[in-house]
Amino acid sequence: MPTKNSKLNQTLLGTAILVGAVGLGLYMRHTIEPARLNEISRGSVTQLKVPQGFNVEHYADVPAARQMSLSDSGILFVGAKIGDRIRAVMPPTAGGKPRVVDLVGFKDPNGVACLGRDLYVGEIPRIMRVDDVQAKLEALPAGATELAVQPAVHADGLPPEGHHGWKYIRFSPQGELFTAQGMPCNVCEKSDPIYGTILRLGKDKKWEVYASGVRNSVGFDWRSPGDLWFTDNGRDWLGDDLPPDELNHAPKPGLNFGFPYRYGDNVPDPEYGGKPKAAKLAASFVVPAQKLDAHVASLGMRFCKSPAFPPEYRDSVFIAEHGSWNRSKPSGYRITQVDLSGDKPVYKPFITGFQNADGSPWGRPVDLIFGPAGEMYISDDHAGAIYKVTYNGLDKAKSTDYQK
Ligand SMILES: [Ca+2]
Repeated sequence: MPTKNSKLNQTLLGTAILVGAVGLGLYMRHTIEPARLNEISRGSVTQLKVPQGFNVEHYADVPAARQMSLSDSGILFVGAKIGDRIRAVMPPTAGGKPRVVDLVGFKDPNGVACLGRDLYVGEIPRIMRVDDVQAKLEALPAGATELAVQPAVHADGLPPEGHHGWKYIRFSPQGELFTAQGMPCNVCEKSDPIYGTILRLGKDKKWEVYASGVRNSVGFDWRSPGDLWFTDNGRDWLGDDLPPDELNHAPKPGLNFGFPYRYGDNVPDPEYGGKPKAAKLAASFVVPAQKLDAHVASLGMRFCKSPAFPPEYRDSVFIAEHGSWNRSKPSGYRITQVDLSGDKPVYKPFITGFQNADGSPWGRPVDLIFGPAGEMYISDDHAGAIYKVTYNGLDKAKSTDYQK
């Protein structure tokens, strides 16, 4: 006869098996072998919907592809959120596919930025530098797919937290190094002013707060020298449709964009809107230039610098929306356009189709960048791929205005 306890044990065991099986099922659903992922991204690129006249193609297999930067010689450097390496995608010879070289010697190198022949890499607490990476790549034997590097520490002193700590880095048109330091939480206050900011590296290698009240920016660009714009990801757990993500405009240093006290058009946060600091600062908070859809996870953004795109795209920002994780109906998973040519900005989809029929993503865009012939590259950390977007039939004038 089973005792009461052994019955309880059986029930617990049964529950554990059931939970384990469901967990394994979910794990199986979301875990796909990397080689298979590349097959998926090559095949699924045909599902992407682009406006008439545009073409999108699979360009390169790059595992966990995050921020991108282009060197003057056309090498596309691609960061990775985790691991010890970034990738250098070498420009293809006529008709061929690009060669991908792993640059090994980093830790969680999400951010990349080229300056001259040097490469800068954003790890969580610091910025690394590889001097004359160009020469090191040129010296590689033909067919080599890996290059070990010993990067120097260019700047450190950034917080150690992984939560919203992955770095996006850019050089401004004036050559100053910028990064963003996210808040290490969903929503919280921090007494250390380095959190929740866009940062600029001073000449003394000390970080200066350029913009504050920013929850987590993973993308920024300059419309013209000194005129900074950036995306910011809104907090979680205020429902499907709140708060909006934000495209913000910082035409000068020292502005506060409201987090955690206000979101969107200065709406008080239900938890932090009544804090003493909120009342003190409220009058100075800057509202977004454009509210983006809630939970889309707006990451990389660029002004359109492409002479090859039609004129109606020229005064626009393109934004990579990585896609929601906590919304009953998925949102994002697309490239959007914010057209700034009229009296008011217009926010609309540019490339969609990263989702399967059931809404689950096969791909998740992270960053976008324009190449020297005006082509757009998109990185995807879910499918492990770079896509190339071109506009057919327009002038093939070489761009002299694309940004690293
Ligand atoms: Ca804000």
